[in-house]
Amino acid sequence: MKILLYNPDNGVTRNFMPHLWMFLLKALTPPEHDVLLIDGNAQALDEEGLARFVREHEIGLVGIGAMTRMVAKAYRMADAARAAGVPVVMGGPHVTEAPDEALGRDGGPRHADAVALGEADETWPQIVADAAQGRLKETYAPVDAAGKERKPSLQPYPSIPWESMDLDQFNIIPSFLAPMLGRVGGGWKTFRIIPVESGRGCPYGCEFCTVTGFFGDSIRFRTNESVVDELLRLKARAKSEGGQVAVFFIDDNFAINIKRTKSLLRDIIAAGAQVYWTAQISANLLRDEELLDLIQASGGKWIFIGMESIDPANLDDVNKNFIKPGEYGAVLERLARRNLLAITSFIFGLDNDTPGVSLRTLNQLRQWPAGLPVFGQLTPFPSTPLYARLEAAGRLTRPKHWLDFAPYQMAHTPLKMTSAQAQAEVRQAWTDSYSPAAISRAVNSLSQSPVWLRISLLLGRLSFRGIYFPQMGRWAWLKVAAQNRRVIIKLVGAAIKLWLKSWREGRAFRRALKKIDDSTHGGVFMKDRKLQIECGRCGKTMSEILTEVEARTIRDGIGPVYRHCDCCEKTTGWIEAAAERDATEGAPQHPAAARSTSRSSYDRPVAHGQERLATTSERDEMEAMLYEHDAVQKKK
Ligand code: B12
Ligand code: SF4
Repeated sequence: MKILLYNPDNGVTRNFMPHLWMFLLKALTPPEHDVLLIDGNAQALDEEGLARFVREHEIGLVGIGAMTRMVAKAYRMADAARAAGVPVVMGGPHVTEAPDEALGRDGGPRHADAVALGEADETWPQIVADAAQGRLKETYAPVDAAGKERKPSLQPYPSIPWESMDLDQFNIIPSFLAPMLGRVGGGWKTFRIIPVESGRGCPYGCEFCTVTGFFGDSIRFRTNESVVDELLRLKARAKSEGGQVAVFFIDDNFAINIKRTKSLLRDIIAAGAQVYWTAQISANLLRDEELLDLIQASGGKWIFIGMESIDPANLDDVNKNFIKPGEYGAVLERLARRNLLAITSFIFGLDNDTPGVSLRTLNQLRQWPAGLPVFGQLTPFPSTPLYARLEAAGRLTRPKHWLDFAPYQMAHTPLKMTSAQAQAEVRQAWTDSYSPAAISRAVNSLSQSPVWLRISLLLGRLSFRGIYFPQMGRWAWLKVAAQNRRVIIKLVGAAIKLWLKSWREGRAFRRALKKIDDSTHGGVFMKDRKLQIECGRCGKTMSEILTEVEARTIRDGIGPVYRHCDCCEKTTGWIEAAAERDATEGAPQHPAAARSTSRSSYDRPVAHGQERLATTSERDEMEAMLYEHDAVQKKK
């Protein structure tokens, strides 16, 4: 059977990242079925287009997942698929919270043949089997034989074959820039943000949030190995394409168990599985300096912090008083010291908010290191304690706001201002934070920071602007670029200067290397060659074709090369085998070789195929060795 999994567009922004559920369910589908994926945010589709697609591809089952804000579109698409004669199953947070709506049991029209409640990891294979036999049930709930809700343990966790998936639609690099960017740094032909979960669940139970109700308050984690393996595969794919990858750890609170997070980050570092990553972490968990060091060392770049309000009374009201506005500044300083950018999220329209809340918040934000602020209005999602409270108090002005979705429109009246005022506060905050002057001010405030951080902040600000101000087409982007041309030109200039400097340094470095080669080995390493190497950990030997740089690296004792060792069952550092060393005995020895043959120093586990460029400090170290070597040669 052919299955189409479809996620509707949100109608406001283009998607920068695939939705995990589709890829996860595809990985969990029994192999005899063929699964096609369409993310409406990346590949626009209307009702007619969907009906045509299911007919042309002879789809036997359509699966649709949606958040509340996209559910109206999801229903329209489901109606179109059903009208084309294909059964529809719907899942995700909204239908879990309001299943009767999708099934037409609340007096409204029916949109789905079946709904998958809650986490569908274990029910999905059954749904597919039932659909294949034409006997779909109305409701699938993850329960055990006694009818008790069962949450997937995430151990084992399915291996999502990211390396072979078609991810073309999620490449953020525009095609006209790809050839040029392919030559920059380690290659930027492609840049994708991939969702990876390392755990599920959050015990905090904030009043407006659906997570504690949906995923539960017991937290489950994948094994470190399974997460590290996924990162290594993603990294290998990006490398093979001459591109880059960033990972969004979509856990609701990535550091909810700090000990576990630290151990995961240590394992990522040990395996050389660092990629750029972002995650959501609540402010109370960002006090731990060691955690922050590990975040930085493991590739962390952007941390999303749900700050919600600078007013403690508001946090009390929504059961989120475990975070303290008084310590936001310190948290952000700690992140800034490590070049980590914070995405700070605020909610307006809380019960203690009064007109002027956006200005007060913006004034506070200006005291803190620049980051990426985002603003929204308090939204009562179905089945949340907030929804129940407002409903009981008769304060819901649009109880089924999702059926008539309008971006940034309130669905209830706050206590100390009107809905219109709350909406105006949200608009003011976005306008003030994302004007060309504000963007330029933010980027310039990082003038003492590395250029890449300033570029990251600029690109972040330009993209995040689109969350509120529609900028979906190429023209809209050109307009934004033109408005922000001053800061863009300034940064491009700084980046070119830096690139020229590192290119000149690289040329000098290559010359120095060549000089050593010529004097030490008569230039024999100018081409790829086969060498006997031995595992620095267990001593196993093998014959391996090394690149010029690798051969130089181990011959000159600058460092090991990294390969998988079958004996050690992991990637280890390999050095020149004793037999090879004996064969070249008599050749002038690099002074660094003697001190760098200590086995333990070769045991730096970097994954197979994950060889990387030297870091600045490693390069400095190598350069020091080379100059030392030059000096010895000159004396001779
Ligand atoms: C990643 C994420 C995002 C990304 C979305 C992009 C993306 N490509 O993923 C970003 C950061 C952009 C985002 C933004 C927002 N998000 Co968000 N987001 C999440 C987050 C953290 C993870 C989603 C995820 O991948 N989960 C892991 C997967 C495996 O779980 P899942 O999607 O629920 O899927 C499982 C089941 O639901 C089921 N399932 C899902 N779909 C389907 C379909 C079928 C057919 C079947 C059978 C089963 C099934 O099977 C899956 C496996 O068990 C969730 C919280 C969470 N932990 O889920 C919030 C969450 C989904 N977001 C939420 C909200 C409110 C928002 C925003 C509206 C916030 C705001 N105020 O701006 C925006 C709106 C975005 C937009 N413009 O459309 C709410 C949604 C609540 C609701 N009832 O709709 C959530 C639940 C968080 C919360 N605090 O309550 N979000
Ligand atoms: S900490 Fe975040 S995920 Fe957890 S309940 Fe609060 S808002 Fe939801």
